Amino acid sequence: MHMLLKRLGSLLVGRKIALRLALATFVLSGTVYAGPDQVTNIFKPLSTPAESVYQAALLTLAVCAVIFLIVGGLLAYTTIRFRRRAADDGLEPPQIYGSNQIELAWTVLPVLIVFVLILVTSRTIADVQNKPAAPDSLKVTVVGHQWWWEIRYPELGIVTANELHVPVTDIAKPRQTFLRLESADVAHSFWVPQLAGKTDLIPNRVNMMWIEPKEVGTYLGNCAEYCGTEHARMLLRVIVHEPDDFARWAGQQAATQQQNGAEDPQVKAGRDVFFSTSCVNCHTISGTSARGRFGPDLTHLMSRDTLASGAAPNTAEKLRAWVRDPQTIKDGSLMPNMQLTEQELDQLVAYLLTLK
Ligand code: HEC
Ligand SMILES: [Cu+2]
Repeated sequence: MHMLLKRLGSLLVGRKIALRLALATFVLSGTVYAGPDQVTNIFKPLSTPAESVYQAALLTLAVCAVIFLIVGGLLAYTTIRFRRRAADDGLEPPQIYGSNQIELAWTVLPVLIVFVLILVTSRTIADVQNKPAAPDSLKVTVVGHQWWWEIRYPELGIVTANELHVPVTDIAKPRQTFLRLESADVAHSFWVPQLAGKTDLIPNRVNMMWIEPKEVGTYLGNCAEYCGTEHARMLLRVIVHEPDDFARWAGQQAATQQQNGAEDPQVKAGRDVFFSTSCVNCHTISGTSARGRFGPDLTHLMSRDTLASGAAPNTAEKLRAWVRDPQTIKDGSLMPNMQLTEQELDQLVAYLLTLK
């Protein structure tokens, strides 16, 4: 009796842990949240390709759940029904070999199920992949770098990094964004779960994907293909605007191919620091002699919410810490510590803050 109680007790504790785990998974999976701006979630698609993937996934999950219930149920039934009893004679039960009907059934049924899943999956893949780009769709080139995203709008003359701005779609007037994916070094993968499935960015190859976000807001994503030390800090934001807001954003970014702070005498000292160190070899500030392409374009640095691909919020304080020693924020980052003095740092940051 005592043993039984003890066993029952440990079983209950086990249940409690299982329950907590289940609850945590539920919360983490974001099921309780809705809309963008939240935890990334494949079960809350807000864009056409993500919806197709979601529906195919639901079907697969449902089929697997039914199989699991049947197999698990039969297993539980036989374990209990034929468990060892006190009156057992201890002899082997009768052994039965071969039944054409049963063997045929458990071969043909799974084949049929797999076949249905293959058909549904390939239709979904084809639907997403073969979609032609409408003439008015937005075209963006995304280049994966260790460990940040270069984002170019060739038709709008905009270059930015890590934060992709796109317009929201409209049922009356659908508007997609087509992404041309390239890599500057190793393989990366573009993944914003609420917008679309993963697509790899592969060196010497161009991959295409598209998104059609249906709600305004910020969607979170990340690199989904291990690409080196800082892969985990290669985050991605997609900011979806109302069409007017998008046009305004694009106008601002494109029109100000300006020399931000170029004339401002107050930041001359910082500008001199920037242009006399090798910052210019790795970074571009449009309209100036800084034309490096190894690091992110800094023309509109302060228009971004985050620094270094989501590694830190873009505040004056973090910006200073970043330039002082990038490794303190993103250990292993390919931007070196430039060994500037505290005074040079103050001046430089004052200049960088004018790049709006
Ligand atoms: C050897 C090339 C190199 C040099 C030199 C360099 N950087 Fe960088 N910089 C990078 C790379 C690469 C990144 C992206 C790091 C990441 O996100 O992992 C970066 C990121 C940045 C960022 C963050 C940009 C963003 O949008 O997140 C700022 C700001 C910056 N650098 C400023 C500077 C300044 C100022 C200097 C000169 C004092 C400088 N860099 C020198 C390569 C360089
Ligand atoms: Cu990666």
